[in-house]
Amino acid sequence: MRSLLISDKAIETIEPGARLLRGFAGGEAAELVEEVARIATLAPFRQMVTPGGFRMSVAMTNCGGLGWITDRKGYRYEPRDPDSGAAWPDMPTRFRALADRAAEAAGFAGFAPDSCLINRYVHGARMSPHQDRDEKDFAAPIVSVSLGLPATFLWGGSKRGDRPKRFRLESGDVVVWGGDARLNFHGVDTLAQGDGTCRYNLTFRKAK
Ligand code: MD3
Ligand code: FE
Repeated sequence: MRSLLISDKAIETIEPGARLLRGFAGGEAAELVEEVARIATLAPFRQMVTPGGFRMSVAMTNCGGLGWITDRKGYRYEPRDPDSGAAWPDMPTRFRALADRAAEAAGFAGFAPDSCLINRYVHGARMSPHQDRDEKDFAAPIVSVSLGLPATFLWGGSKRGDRPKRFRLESGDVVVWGGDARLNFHGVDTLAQGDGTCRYNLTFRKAK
């Protein structure tokens, strides 16, 4: 019932398979950021290196059974933090509940994420256009939650050369990407200085 109400009121369709739920997490943004800080005491943010040898401007950590990493050997999911050798911190109940509610509201009931990548953007950081294709099952959607400073999201097509659409993501906005949109190119424009220190993005994935 609640999800129907939300879908009537606030769900925007970016294109088939990509749905923007503006403010969906707005009421719990502070608690989510507290959880991020707690996770970072166990698995600190770090700027990873791409297979090509470039250090990313975005700092990352993970929670859940699997975490996304990159190093000179490639992009992949690993059950342990390579910096400490320890398992990634558990996915907080609040994170999992939010991801499940958002996926269901967007038409993907039964989403079972086993991984949450946490991206941290300070001003000057960006993510160049890419596809997310390190997951086993592209039938599962990806749920992304924006917290903190706003950012301009770049939404491309199925080919790298497609000119991206730009739209603003603000704290509390949730996007669910699935179906035909699952393999679209996407990125984040250089973060501008703003009223706060950083932007976090939680991306929930079914990696296995
Ligand atoms: C569209 N992160 O971590 S989340 C990433 O804001 C990533 O930090 C961005 O792209 C960020 O890989 C964007 C939104 C997102 C995530 C996965 C997608 C959009 C997607 C997969 C397919 C299509
Ligand atoms: Fe991505």
